[in-house]
Amino acid sequence: MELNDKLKLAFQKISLANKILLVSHTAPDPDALSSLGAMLEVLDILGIEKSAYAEKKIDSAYSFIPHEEDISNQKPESLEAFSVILILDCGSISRTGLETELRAILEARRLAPDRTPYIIEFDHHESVDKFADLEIRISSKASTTEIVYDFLRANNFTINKTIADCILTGLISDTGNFLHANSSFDALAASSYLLLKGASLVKISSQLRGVGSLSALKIWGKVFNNIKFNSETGLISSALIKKDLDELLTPEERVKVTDIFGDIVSFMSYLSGVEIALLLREDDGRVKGSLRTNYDDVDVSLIAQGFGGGGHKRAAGFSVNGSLEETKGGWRVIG
Ligand SMILES: [Mn+2]
Repeated sequence: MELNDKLKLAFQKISLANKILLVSHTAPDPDALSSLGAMLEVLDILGIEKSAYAEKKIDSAYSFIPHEEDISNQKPESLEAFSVILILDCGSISRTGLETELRAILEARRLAPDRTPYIIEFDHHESVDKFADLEIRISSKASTTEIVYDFLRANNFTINKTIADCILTGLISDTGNFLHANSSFDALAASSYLLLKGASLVKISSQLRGVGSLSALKIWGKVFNNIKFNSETGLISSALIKKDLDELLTPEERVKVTDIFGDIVSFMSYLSGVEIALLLREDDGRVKGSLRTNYDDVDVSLIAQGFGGGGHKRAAGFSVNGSLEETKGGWRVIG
């Protein structure tokens, strides 16, 4: 099916639904929350009953995002009550926080193919697993909110200021203030249209910067202090072990800084001579890795997939069981 037909079919399914569940990824970042915010506003306008869920969302961490207060971190009681489930920015089924419940629906579907809920997915991550009835995955898009933008434009839906602010928030955040290589012509054209519709570029970008904290700065410092750079392979790496994190952050601060690691590893990738940047950190018996490259001929999502993760060509991540041990040239995962 052509993309435009998919965008129209999605609109048809959504506008005919009795009740919709919107889902974004665990520990949601600004793109995830603002995709939910934009769609909550759209459903308000359409007068459709809805709930929004994001596992491990920290209430009011991004309270400037419209409809942030309408997003719950409590699992919905039953998915059967919804006629449509729209999954935004999740990357894979495991990041929905509802994998067991969704798999149960898919299993029941094998016996009764028309059974609802109908599952729609909007995402800009590379494909990991196919599970949606209607998958709208465009990995060239800078943010999931940019897909929400295409969805609304394709269906001639009027974009109001609230929707424009949400979409622009995802774009600014996922392009690192339009500095990353995903700042495409389309992303900038969408942004300029959103400004016409009243979105507040300066305000959003300062609000996104304003979520920084002293504890986050200490983490940046520790990561830089631990950097190892191999100029022959072009690999820059750094790591944070549990002890570093325990010393620098209270448990409360710790949940709040989960989304700074992407910014730190992006910054590491800008050093001259770097082909691949890797940041490892210990988290609750696991080792999480974030990868970045600015090279067209390197695909870090393939490296992440080797460790059971995924992502984009230029930005990817993984999570494995174990802990970190420092070696001469870098780190290794043990245990
Ligand atoms: Mn995103």
